[in-house]
Amino acid sequence: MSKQDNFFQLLFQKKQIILGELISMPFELCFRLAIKGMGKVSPNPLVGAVVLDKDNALLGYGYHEQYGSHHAEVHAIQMAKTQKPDLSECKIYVNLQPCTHKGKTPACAELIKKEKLKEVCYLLDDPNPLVGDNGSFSKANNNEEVARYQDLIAPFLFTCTNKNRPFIAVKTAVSKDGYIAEQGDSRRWVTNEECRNYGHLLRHYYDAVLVGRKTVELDKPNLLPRLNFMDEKIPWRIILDKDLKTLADQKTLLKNIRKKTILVHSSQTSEDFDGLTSMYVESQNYHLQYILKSLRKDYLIQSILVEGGASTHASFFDEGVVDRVYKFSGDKNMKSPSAIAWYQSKNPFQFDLCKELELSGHRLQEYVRPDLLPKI
Ligand code: AOF
Ligand code: ZN
Repeated sequence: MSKQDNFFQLLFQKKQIILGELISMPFELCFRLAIKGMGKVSPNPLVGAVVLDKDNALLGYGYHEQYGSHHAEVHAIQMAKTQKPDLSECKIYVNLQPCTHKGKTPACAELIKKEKLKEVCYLLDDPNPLVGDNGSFSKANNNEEVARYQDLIAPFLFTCTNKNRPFIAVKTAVSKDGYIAEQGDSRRWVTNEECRNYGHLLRHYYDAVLVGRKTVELDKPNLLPRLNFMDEKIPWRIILDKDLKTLADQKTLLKNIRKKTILVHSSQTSEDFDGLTSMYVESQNYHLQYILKSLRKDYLIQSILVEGGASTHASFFDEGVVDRVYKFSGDKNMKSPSAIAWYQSKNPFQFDLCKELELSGHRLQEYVRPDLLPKI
């Protein structure tokens, strides 16, 4: 099994059971297909589609594979037509209401009409206001329980819409007793390779990876996913650097994919950013709510993985803008007078544990904010 398949399986472990109870087989298949687009279609939702003939034999299937390219229905219909040119007796199942508008691609509703498919079943309404109602498509299930699974297809969209900021996930790697590193020794590995690989996979999943300026200085991270599947998609890299202290040699390190690195600062400098993207924020607006809102508005960033360090994490917790926490723990204690506790916020840690994984003797605990549904 490839690393990618393994990752999807991990992500699906819990969902599979829940979905199995709630939805029918064609939709289960749609979700399984849809999830293959993960990390590649954002800010679009994950969509899968299947075409069945009148005896429920599978004629075609497909998913939205790449932002800006064909929608799921197009792939499924194209494949079905190679088997059966006349689809007028066939049904199409999609996990999302087929679009009725022309965006980067033509409206799927038009294609469905043109091919005269007999029945169209979808599971969830599209939250995109451009997508109009098409009375002839049947919504498969009005069950409120199912609606909660909207986050499966657009994991960040609903948080974005409701909170007017990107979805924020904090990632941290701690010792068994919850410390990150000794002072001045931030590069010490506390978790094993499997945890670190998982962390790299997460970089594919989010639109952007964010760190504080100090982490850049101490760790000199390149902040790119190191596992080379999905290499079409490279996350934005965001550095919070209020006083613009990131040094020239560190900038060089971050420059290899230059246009996708944003330095957020409030320094009125005439400095040459040399290909890095400068995001100037007036001093009085330099707070997370404002910055996050701007990142969403100006760069269409829908989700951010905040990698540290501890004081950057603390500022996110202090402002109450954290939706999810990935806490990787090693198997050794670290407590010493100079160790830094990973959680430094003035607010109590109030998140629900929603997933726990064993990774070769080390551990991943995933938490979500209590009001986030579904807890997957
Ligand atoms: C579908 N099937 O597979 C997807 C849909 O710019 P476009 O043309 O790619 O349109 C993007 C919008 O289309 C997106 O915001 C969402 O509302 C819908 N996505 N719809 O029927 C698909 N990915
Ligand atoms: Zn469409």
